[in-house]
Amino acid sequence: MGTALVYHEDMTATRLLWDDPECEIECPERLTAALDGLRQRGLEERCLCLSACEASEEELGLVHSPEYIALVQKTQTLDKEELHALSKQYNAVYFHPDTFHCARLAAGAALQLVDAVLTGAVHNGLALVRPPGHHSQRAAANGFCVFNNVALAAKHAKQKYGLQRILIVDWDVHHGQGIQYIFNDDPSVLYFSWHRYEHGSFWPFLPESDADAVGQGQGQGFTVNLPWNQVGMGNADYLAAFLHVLLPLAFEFDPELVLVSAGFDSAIGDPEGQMQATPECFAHLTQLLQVLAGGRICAVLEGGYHLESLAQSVCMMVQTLLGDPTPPLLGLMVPCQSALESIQSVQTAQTPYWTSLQQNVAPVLSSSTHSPEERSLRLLGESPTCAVAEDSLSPLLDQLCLRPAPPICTAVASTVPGAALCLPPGVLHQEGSVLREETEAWARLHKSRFQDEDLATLGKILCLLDGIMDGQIRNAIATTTALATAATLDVLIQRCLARRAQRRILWLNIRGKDAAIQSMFHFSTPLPQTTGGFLSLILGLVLPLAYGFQPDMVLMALGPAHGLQNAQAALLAAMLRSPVGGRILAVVEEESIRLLARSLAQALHGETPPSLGPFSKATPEEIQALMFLKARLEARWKLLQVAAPPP
Ligand code: X5A
Ligand code: ZN
Repeated sequence: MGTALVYHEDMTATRLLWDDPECEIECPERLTAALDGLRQRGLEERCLCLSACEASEEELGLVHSPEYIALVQKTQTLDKEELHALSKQYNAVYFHPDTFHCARLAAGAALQLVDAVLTGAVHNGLALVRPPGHHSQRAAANGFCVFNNVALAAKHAKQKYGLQRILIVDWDVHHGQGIQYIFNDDPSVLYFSWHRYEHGSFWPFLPESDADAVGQGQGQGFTVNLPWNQVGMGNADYLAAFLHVLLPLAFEFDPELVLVSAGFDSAIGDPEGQMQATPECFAHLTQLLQVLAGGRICAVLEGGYHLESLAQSVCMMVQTLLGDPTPPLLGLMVPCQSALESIQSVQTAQTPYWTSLQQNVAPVLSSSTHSPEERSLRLLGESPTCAVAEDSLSPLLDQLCLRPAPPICTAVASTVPGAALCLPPGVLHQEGSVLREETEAWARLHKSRFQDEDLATLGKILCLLDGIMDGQIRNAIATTTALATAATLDVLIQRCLARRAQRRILWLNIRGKDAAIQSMFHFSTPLPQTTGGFLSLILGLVLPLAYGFQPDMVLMALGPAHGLQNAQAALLAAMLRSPVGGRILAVVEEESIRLLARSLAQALHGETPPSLGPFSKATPEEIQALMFLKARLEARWKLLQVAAPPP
């Protein structure tokens, strides 16, 4: 089980045959640049490469009218003048004698990818295609798009596999109005699109691209538009949109399949988008989606016109689909004012349809509340504006550093016999230990708190910590005896802090004991009992904090009274992998490990966590506790903001 890459060289055949500044960016080099990038990084050979086949006329008919299909077919025999004349009848479209063949390959590639994922041949995959699809409509080409590849994929998944809930995530910088029209009244397809909008002054200039277009009839609430009203949106803005809009709805929707309209014109450097998200952002967006639908993700290329930025972003996505850890995200994690206003507008429009948003009352910070956090905020500088820095591009693309994937994915050091833990295959038992002298020195520091028999375990745990810090081990689970837990955590933290290069630890202490101090770096909240409350905790609080803090490592401590269900622990671990590049050390007290080990190890190892169960609305008490904390913390941790403060 792996990642499929669907492609056919013939899709480089179609190209613009006359002068047209609007259309010239949709060029064959887009595909070759993306593919070369994948080859150079050794990613292509790690995928299951499938050669695209043309979609049949019947398959095209799932979305398009017979007349339109016949018309596109006819373009094969037209001469240049006739092609030009026909192209002018559509908005931002060019035809080429090979367009019909290429567009059928593109649609066919999307269908093959759905087949590969839904038959279980692969977990996920990417179809590298031209022409793109999301602007195409039942009987019209539009915006470089001829057949609507992703809409066809969704119809195919419904028709051939009987799927009832499909999520389409359209992160292309343009509004995929074609997809919106096709599923406008269909509640089985949740369509999410963010797009450059600028209050309607950006192509395709449609009022129905705004946040108040939510779908019609049975489909109300199943179209989700997030219009960006300024250019320059970056990593923090995209993350905020995922954490505060897309993911809450997606969890509530509970899709069986995720289709991604993967346009990379929303990445930095793109001449169309003028946005600032760096290529690594797409690794993070991909990993955040991987907790949905059992990890069944089919991505289909849409736009992306800056060849270097496109190639890097495609590599980031494929690397993440393959299961590699996410590279760190650059930049201050502070969404801009305009992004927050857009997020607010889509929340307002969608709240009637989604329980997960209804419980998301934005915290109101009264102006008299002065938190101690405000001072440290100043140190970070003013919040960035959404202006594009022209000369910022090449250094950002050059910086893209790829941490090699650690040779060991998940390691376990346990005081409990391995057989009792039912660990999934691929999880290794830690045999090594740090030097005895060092272990003893640490133990002496915490004299009264370690028994002799704890020393061997401590040595192993310290070795796990080193492995994670040195990039030898991606993540790990360790067990401790009840008596030694607190001291072990102290030693781990002190040892991390002693290493200069790695000093940011996000410590999640879930041990059923109240934390004593409340400060901006140390706070506690009760564990919600509802799925809605738990999701709000993760999406609305823990992940925004983790992304804002950008830790070198997450230390997840689970005591006997941790109160987490297995699925909750798995989801927490799986989602925390994103902000920390996978570097999680879970320390579990013996009493809990037999039940938890397998779920935790599976999640850390990259398996999609099991469902939390049916969505249940957070209780007023849970909401209140979360809002209280958010209100205290959002002055310092700007990703917590879900609403725009008054300008
Ligand atoms: C697929 C895609 C953009 C069309 C822009 C026309 N189309 N100005 O990115
Ligand atoms: Zn686009």
